Amino acid sequence: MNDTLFMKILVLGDSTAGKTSFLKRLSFNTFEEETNNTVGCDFCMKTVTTPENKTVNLQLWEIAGQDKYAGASKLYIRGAVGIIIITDVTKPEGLQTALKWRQIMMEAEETLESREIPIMIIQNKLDLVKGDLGDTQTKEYLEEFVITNHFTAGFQTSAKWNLNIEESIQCLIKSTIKFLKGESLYRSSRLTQSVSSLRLSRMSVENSGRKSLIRRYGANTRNPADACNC
Ligand SMILES: Nc1nc2c(ncn2[C@@H]2O[C@H](COP(=O)(O)OP(=O)(O)O)[C@@H](O)[C@H]2O)c(=O)[nH]1
Ligand SMILES: [Mg+2]
Repeated sequence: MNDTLFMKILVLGDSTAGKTSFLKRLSFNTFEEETNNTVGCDFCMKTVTTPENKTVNLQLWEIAGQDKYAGASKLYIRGAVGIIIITDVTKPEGLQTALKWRQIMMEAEETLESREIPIMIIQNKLDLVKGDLGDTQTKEYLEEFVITNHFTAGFQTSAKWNLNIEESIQCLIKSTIKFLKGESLYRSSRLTQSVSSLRLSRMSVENSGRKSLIRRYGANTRNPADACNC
């Protein structure tokens, strides 16, 4: 039987981290080098089918990243069942912004329930990471950061190269389904080998850039996608 679920998801993060690009890639499979600043908030819908054949209607709300809109983001948390925080992997302080955005959500008095909702970190613009990886740019660092700071999952993505966009959403959906069932979301220990290597090997490689990313992160090695605890 094909159940249909409805999920309201907030997409947060500093300006230019790639929130709009992430959503456009997810919803329309497009990417633009030049984007307009999001004013206030933006909204899109996406229907996703899970491997278990559940249909999920996602309602994705992007909250503009400028500080002046941070207060407004608290208004949108009502009814949300998942949060994606998008950070820029090229910025050393990128992951710290995830803590800031989570804190903003936690401070929303009327939304204490949000403490338990799945919060996933995205480190976007992976295509721009060239040469030696900085300390905060490795998948191991992200995984450690996710565990230490009790996020639900972490993914390194490229909206430009369509890398890990669908995978991250599928992970969030799984976490959200667990959340809605009242199951625990957090890991107490490191994950063992997971299925993301299969996901990677199934990906159709569209250009040499993506090929080199897959070579770099390896079809047989763990990817930050493994931070998904589903
Ligand atoms: N190279 C690269 N650029 C990206 C990526 N995602 C977004 N951008 C660029 O970063 C800029 C800001 O993106 P945008 O989606 O508007 O960021 P937002 O402010 O968080 O919504 C734009 O010029 C995008 O083309 C990515 O994965 N790779
Ligand atoms: Mg935007």
